[in-house]
Amino acid sequence: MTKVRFIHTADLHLDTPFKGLASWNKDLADKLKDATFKSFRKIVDLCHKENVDFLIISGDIFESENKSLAAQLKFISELKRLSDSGIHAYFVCGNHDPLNSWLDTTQLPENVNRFGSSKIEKFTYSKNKKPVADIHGISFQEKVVKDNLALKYKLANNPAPVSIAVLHGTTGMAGPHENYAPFKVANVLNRGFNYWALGHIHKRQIINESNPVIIYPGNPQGRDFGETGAKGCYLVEIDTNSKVNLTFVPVHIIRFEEIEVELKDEDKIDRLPEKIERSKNNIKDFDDNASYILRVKLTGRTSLHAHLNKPGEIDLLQEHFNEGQADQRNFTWIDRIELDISPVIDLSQIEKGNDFTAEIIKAFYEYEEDSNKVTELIKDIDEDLISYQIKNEINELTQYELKAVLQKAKWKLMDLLIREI
Ligand SMILES: [Mn+2]
Repeated sequence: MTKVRFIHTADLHLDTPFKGLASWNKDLADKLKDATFKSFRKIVDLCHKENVDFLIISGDIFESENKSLAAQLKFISELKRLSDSGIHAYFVCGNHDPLNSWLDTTQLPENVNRFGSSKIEKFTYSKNKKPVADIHGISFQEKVVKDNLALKYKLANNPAPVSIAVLHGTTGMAGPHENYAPFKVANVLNRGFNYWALGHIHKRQIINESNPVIIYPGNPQGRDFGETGAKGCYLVEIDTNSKVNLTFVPVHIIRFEEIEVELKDEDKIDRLPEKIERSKNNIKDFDDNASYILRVKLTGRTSLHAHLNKPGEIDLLQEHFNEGQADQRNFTWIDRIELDISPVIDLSQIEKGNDFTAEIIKAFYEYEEDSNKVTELIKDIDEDLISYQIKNEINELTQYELKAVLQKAKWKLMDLLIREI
């Protein structure tokens, strides 16, 4: 029998302005902003469909302290939709929307509980007047919290059958996130809670599978190319033996994905759209009900090498692919096309000759084998040829990146030299 059933989400980041895309475009930014709200609406729909007892949101509901009134109204109207059906909601505030940034005038619907920031608070969820679950949590008062909040969580004296801890904080690698409210997994293992509902890290992670379950559900809508893959929330069921069943439910509207498309010698340009489409369909957990923002890397040996490398060519191709996409319900938007291709040229044959091209190849080989030589070469580049800024940037490239630049230069030069013949 099920004791309790709830949805766990975090990091909604409602009202994110989305300005960081390479191919920034207002229509697209508006669609992404709308997607943060739509994915939350899907979570609320899911609460109804699954007839859960409550919803937990582990902080960062809004992207910024300066959340718009409209965004707050949208959030509250979704919570009201839950409350009206008797579904409760519990949330903490995180570093993006600390408690001091919430308006005093925000009136939360009945059955909605926001945790305070002065101490760990507890709300008890009851069914038929019997306590079912104690939900403990604490909000960030201000943006920066460096304390180990996890150490402050304690079971109630006379606990309900299920105890849940809601915490916005960092365990493990913080990645691109600030190391706020940091704690070690060992800090929470023996505190008697059944479930640690974490937020803050946007990558979905099951930190501990049982006794207790510790989870970052990740954000329900990706926001950049650091947040690829299916995004969603967890449906959690805890049965009478305290066994926890977890189901991940995707709710993303728009996905960010990076794909590779390998071109072959015989491929003509008309194959490219089909190849991109196929590669998109092969994405892990592909969902044809979602929109996609793609970074496409073209690889392989292709006779299109010279054409694709013509200045401006890639931008025009990208524009062509994106034409009309913003009007589609499910769109595919290409944010960037990266080239990692080589021409169909047999270097070993050319190298055998004793002409200028053969000499050039041999010179490239020498540089490819000796990274010190490349560094020397760059040092010696005449500053009249390239700007000081570019020279500085080149100086910061890693050995690996330098090698890639050298490769690209080699193929471009070969293309030019051989076409001249
Ligand atoms: Mn966050």
